[in-house]
Amino acid sequence: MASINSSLLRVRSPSSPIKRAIFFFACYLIIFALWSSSSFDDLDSKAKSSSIQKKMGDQETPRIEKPRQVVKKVLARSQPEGVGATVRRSIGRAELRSLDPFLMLDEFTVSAPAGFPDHPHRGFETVTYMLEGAFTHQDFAGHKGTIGAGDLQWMTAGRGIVHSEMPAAEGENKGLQLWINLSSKDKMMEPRYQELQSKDISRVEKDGVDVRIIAGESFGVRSPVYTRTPTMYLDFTLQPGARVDQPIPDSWNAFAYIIEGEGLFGGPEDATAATSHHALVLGPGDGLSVRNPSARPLRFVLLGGQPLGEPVVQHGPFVMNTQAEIRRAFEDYQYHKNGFEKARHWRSHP
Ligand code: FJE
Ligand code: FE
Repeated sequence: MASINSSLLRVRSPSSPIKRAIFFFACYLIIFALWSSSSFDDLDSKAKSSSIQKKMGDQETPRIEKPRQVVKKVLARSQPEGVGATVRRSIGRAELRSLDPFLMLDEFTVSAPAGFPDHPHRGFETVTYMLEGAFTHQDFAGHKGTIGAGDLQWMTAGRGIVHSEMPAAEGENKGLQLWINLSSKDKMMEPRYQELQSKDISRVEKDGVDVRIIAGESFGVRSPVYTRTPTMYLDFTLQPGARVDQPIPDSWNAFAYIIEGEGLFGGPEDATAATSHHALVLGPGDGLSVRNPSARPLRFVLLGGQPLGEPVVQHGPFVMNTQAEIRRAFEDYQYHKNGFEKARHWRSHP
């Protein structure tokens, strides 16, 4: 027994010079393999703790087999909204009523004293992403906070929220507000917030492409945001000459909204040229190709979501499945019940 053990444990050095060379080469390979796997683990864990991740290999270069094409292009013109505020509405305007599960996308520009004073929500989520300046939010449950450029507030209104959203910085305060529908089983859930500061939003930089991962996944990096309705929300900046291929699940609806610059969307043949403030609805396929042929950076957000396939009955800030549920929402709000109890005595502070 003892002799079997010792022969297993003892490493005998080979006798001939050729065998010895092969032996040392094999040892080198084993040591290199062990070292490289542990250092990649290390890289991964370091990358997870910081917000910027630079991918060096192209082991994660995505492949698109059925590229999506632009099937509709809509300019979001400025319109008044809230109290003295201005929005460029893309999803939610007459030509683009909704794109299941998305109900609205507003690019807002607000200078004090304008804003969105005390108002209710039920049945969906609002996602506010700041581009410039800052916004302060106060709700009837005592939740309060200010988000600045690059910060995100993901609010699941569920059964009911009453809140105010007002500018917090001098001059123009700009951002995007997206409304995502909730499935019937989630419409009456307890409200919840997910707030992410700019520094906590994962970022990947690769070959002139910079992507901030607000929801979903890009270049193998996942956002920590929990999306009740499966959603992808990516903020891309492409330097002149850069291109990106971003996979999007086949069964999802998707669109891009251009914040700044100009780009070519879809293709490779038959790409659509588009500039700022345009929404591009994407047709079927497994991903989107985008190129920046211009001399300036191109910034756009890419949104994708799993369609709910449910009836949508919307009345302003209440989004339900039936007319009866909308009537109940008005009644609950008016009589302060079923989630709107705290609306009775609450007013936002100036
Ligand atoms: C509103 C219901 C609302 N676009 N963009 C009815 F919820 C709103 C509203 C907003 C809004 C808020 C921000 Cl911070 C950004 C927005 C609509 O609050 F204006 C009306 N009329
Ligand atoms: Fe609101």
